[in-house]
Amino acid sequence: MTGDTSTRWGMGDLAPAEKETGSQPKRAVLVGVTFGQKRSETEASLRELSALAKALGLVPAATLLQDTDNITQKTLIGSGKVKELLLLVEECKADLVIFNDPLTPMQVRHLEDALDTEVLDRTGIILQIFSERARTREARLQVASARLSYLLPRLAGMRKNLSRQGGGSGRLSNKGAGEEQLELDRRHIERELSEIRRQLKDIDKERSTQRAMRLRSGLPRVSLVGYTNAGKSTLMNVLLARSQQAGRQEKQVFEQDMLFATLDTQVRRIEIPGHTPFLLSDTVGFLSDLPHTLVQAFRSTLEEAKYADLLLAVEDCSDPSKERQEEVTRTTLQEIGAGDIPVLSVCNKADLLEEAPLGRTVGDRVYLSAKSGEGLEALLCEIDTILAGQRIPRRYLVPYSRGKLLADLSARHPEAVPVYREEGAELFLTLPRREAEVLSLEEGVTTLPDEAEEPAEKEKG
Ligand SMILES: Nc1nc2c(ncn2[C@@H]2O[C@H](COP(=O)(O)OP(=O)(O)OP(=O)(O)O)[C@@H](O)[C@H]2O)c(=O)[nH]1
Ligand SMILES: [Mg+2]
Repeated sequence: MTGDTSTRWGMGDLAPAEKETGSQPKRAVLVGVTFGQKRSETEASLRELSALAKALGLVPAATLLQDTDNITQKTLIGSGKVKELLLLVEECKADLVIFNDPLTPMQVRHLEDALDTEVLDRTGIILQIFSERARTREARLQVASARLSYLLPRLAGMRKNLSRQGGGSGRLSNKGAGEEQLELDRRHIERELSEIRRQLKDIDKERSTQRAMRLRSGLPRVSLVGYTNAGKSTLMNVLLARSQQAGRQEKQVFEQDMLFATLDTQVRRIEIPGHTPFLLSDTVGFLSDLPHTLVQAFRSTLEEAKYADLLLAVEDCSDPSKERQEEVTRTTLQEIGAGDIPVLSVCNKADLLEEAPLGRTVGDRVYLSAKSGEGLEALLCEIDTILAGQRIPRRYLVPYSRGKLLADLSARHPEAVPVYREEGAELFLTLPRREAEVLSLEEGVTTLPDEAEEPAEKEKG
């Protein structure tokens, strides 16, 4: 149902020719405009666009940068630059041109006419990467939703494009037919979108149920967040490997030197001797100027971080753009409502820096190498300290009618010996903040007045 909307609605299929036919990969010219930004910032953004193009198997053949604040309505860049671009396209034998800034359908049309080649923008490229990478049903639905939301406001431009390509006689009647078709297209897309959203809502319900179950496990939750390709999944795998040495068997996650290798959320239990056990989640990475439609569509995946007790903000400290990436991480966390959760900064890939304090904590930053595992001990100690500070000692009264809850609590906390009273069992528990909050809200459970000490020995049953 949601499969091939790209081709049907003219978003172009960028899958490199190489994959299907064994022919040469497509060559692309990249275009950036400063528009009030510092030149170095636009250059960094263009480097990222180049990585995005490579992620699709395209070959970035040349880059054109215009230093101006003026937007030309028709073609975004001025007519002189368009001519320069045409020469570059011919010189590089480019198959397509990718703009770093968003283009309107009208601008795409004018540029394609002038350059006689396919023209795309950054959003189009990112959507294409996401649709190639999406594996699970949820990720596929989220991508389909993002693509359709991206197309909806652009339909009118696309229709014009199609009728223009088809040649036009009898303008008036054509206009009527065109508008009718446009309305049909719009309704069709809206119907598909609402069906996709309904399915996503169901998946979200399942996710909430799983989340509630994880909460019941009583383990603190730690989430890996940060820029794409920073090494989040590699860090998860190395922690899993340590955990496995200690006898726990959990599946490794996918790690790869590519942007957006991870598009789903994976949660694993990390239990390393001598350290606090916790649940670790790995999720989709951040990127500057991530298209709004994509952020909306992936909201529930991104929001997973909102339920963590601690965020590990992973950054590639060997990347020259790391400050910009840190800023993107900070603002994205705020946008998804995770701005208040404690954050521990993880400076990863410290092995690539000559003088990095590998394995040490400087301020609130731990320097490590997820690849070699150096510095993991320092990270685990920091996590222990932060999580320990978040545990709340409290006394609870659990009524006998909640027998299952009582049995669960006793099984998970054998150290807490219940005191059996007339109204129920009294338990003294030191729990992670969130679990303490959830337990206080359980039906029938009462939090007893603050006596932050274990009950006297004689009171124990
Ligand atoms: N040199 C070095 N490379 C690393 C380190 N950690 C990860 N990498 C490499 O960085 C690349 C990206 O790693 P991932 O773990 O897939 O990155 P990610 O943050 O999960 O990326 P996305 O899922 O795409 O958001 C891989 O090629 C890793 O081998 C490290 O400490 N040092
Ligand atoms: Mg990953």
